[in-house]
Amino acid sequence: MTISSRNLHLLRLSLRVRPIGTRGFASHSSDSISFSVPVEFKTRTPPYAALLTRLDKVREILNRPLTLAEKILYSHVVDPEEAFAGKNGQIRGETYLKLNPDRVAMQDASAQMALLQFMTCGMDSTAVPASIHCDHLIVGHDGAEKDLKASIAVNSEVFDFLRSCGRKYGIQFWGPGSGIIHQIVLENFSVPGLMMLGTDSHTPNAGGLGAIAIGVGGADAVDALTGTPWELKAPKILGVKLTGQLNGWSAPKDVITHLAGVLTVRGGTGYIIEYFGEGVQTLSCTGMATICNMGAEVGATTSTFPYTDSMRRYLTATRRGPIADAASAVNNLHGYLRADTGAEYDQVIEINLSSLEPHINGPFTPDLSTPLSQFGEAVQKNSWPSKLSAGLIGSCTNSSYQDMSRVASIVQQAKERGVKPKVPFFITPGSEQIRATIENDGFTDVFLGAGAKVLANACGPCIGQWARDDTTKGEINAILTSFNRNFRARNDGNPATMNFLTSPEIVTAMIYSGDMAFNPLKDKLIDANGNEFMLEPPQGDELPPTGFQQGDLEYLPPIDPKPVQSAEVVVSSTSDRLALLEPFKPFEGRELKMNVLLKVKGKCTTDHISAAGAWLKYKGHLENISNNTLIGAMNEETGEVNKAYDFDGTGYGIPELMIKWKSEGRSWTVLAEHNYGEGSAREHAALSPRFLGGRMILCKSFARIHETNLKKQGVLPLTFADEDDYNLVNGCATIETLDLLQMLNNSGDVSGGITLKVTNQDGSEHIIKTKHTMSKDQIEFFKAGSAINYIGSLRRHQRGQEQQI
Ligand code: MIC
Ligand code: SF4
Repeated sequence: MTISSRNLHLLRLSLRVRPIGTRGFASHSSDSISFSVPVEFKTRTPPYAALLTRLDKVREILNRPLTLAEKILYSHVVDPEEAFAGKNGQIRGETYLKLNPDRVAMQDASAQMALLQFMTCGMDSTAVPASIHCDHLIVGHDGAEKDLKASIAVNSEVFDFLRSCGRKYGIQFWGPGSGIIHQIVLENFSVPGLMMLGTDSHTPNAGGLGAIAIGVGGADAVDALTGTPWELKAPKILGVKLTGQLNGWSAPKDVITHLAGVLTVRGGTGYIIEYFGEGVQTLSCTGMATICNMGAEVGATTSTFPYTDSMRRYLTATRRGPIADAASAVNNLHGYLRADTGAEYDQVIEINLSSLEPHINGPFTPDLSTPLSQFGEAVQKNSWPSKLSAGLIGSCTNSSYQDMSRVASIVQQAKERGVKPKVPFFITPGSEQIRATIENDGFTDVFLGAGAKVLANACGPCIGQWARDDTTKGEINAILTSFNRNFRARNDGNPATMNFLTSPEIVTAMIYSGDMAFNPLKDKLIDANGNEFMLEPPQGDELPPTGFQQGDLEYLPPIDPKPVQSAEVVVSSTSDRLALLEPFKPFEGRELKMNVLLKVKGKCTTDHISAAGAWLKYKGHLENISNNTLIGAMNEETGEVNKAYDFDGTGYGIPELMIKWKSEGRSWTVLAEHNYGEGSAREHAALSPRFLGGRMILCKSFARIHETNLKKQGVLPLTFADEDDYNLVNGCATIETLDLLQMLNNSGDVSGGITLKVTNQDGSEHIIKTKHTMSKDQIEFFKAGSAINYIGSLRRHQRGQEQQI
């Protein structure tokens, strides 16, 4: 699509693009003396003074007490006047905000696509500080050393590509073995009051340090990387009031496993979860990160905590004392890092930490929550396996020093009684810093002494990179993990493996029994002499008493890498791992006419739409990875998985039929039920359908990140106005939009809805009403064919103009 210079001018006004070459934080007004930090901390400290100035403007307009999340988010709004004036205070859940995030983090699997898209925009460097983390592509099998070597050998092309992008554009590169994105972000970049985007759904982990950190697809990250304001509908705020204090076997994980049961996987959609109450001050910073991390599992936009002394201690322990001082000052002088007195939440849930018991969630969905005291009964009632087959701890959710030290205290007790784990036990440290510190403090020896396998500092089994050799595919078995997600087949590729999520402490206690009904709060184990004994509740330190070890310094990238314009980014044209992106075609300007390729039944997460595991290797190659599109989805009409039918009744694998219809020039749509696209931020779940000819997804409801990803890639996401209409449409039906053009021309306004005409193969016809949530900018993305087409042409035009001057 070509954009005329007048249009471009108008677009630029509406987007307020940051000029090329101005790299730094969202705002450039200088920090006042009280919040100033030494130069090496500059790009890691939010521009507090500027944020406070903007917040004052917001306050003038809204004139009401604000919650903490509102303060941080709204002070990152590009233009408060434009965003808030004349809205009668109706902001939450209604107003689209244009935001300038302070920083971006990307993990290797999603960074490939994010950077391939960024490259098409023709910029010399990123507009905000950014980091790349190599964590998802590392297999867990034989232990850290061997696995890391093997994974680097297999993935070197991708790692080299990411490293070269880092060099060219001045992005910090954290290589394989350095750690998991969210743990590294917490240790280095998250700061109270920061706003950041991450190309991973668990980016909200950084909320444990009081940031507003939001998981997005790569195209959204490109907004921030190019200095284009990033758009978000102002979330509602769910207040979670914590009272009391955790004790005994209960851990921070139980706050969120319990909350997931209350809210379900959809309950947080459209909300930021903001914790408050006196219980907050009793939690460690990393414990709060665990709670925020798994807020992704209830669909929340993000989660955050007010400033606590434990945050100050953690910042100081992670060698960021001056940032801690600045945060303390901005909070003490201006109360910036806590909610205003009298601030109102849209909903409040109260949790008493003192009486919270451990919870175990699963299988197959993170919100099926059972208190430990009822778990034995649930195992029997549901005929879940009575024996445990493996215990795994770590992942970005639970790999802090505190987690590891509490786990070590349990393993040590068992050792003293001469008892060994009954099932394989795996540990993934979250970062090189954690690995080195637990080694230094003797925990690693304790784990190895118990026969545990310590895997590389990476995602490993959590993302299906678990080369498991003790079970066969199809074998029903139960594992306990301290991870956050437990979708079918996620960890070992076996759809019959039931992953139950819980705290690392409970995983560890259970491996010594091997019995799924074991409850360490009341059940006994037998020691080496045949005597009964009970495990004492775990003990541990919040932070290492002798400080964090940095470990292998080779992993540490320069703090503020400068772009090297001459650096070459090489993508071989014969590679099956990486391929440069061809822009999608712009909108044809006609109503859409397409056929129903598939009606999906039941849960359809991004793991169903774009499977990980073995497919992770194709993340940088759109054509190759698209062969996995929707292979996990169940056909509503036949109950089969990965089966779709052509007009003549011939059955195909789902991507095969997509490829066939694409070659015939036939556009298609997929129908689905609730929370379509639940789970990860992976934008391949939007890119692949688009690449294979998908134009629209029609479902009962969407998960937030996925809905945005579809919009960014030029796919129209619609929801049924009446969800029963799902039953009126059959496979292969023809669907025509009747007022899409009107909606596009009216900048989204056809009362928020689009009318569809459905003609089933049996000739029956239906007119059905649907809803859309397209903002003005998102409509421009749709017209341009994708957000990147739109931003890219804007950027190239701007560049051309600057060169002329
Ligand atoms: C996950 O936990 O599901 C992942 C793998 O980290 C994903 C990211 C991806 O699919 O690239 C996420 O959470 O966003
Ligand atoms: Fe990695 Fe698992 Fe965390 Fe996703 S949830 S970032 S796969 S450790």
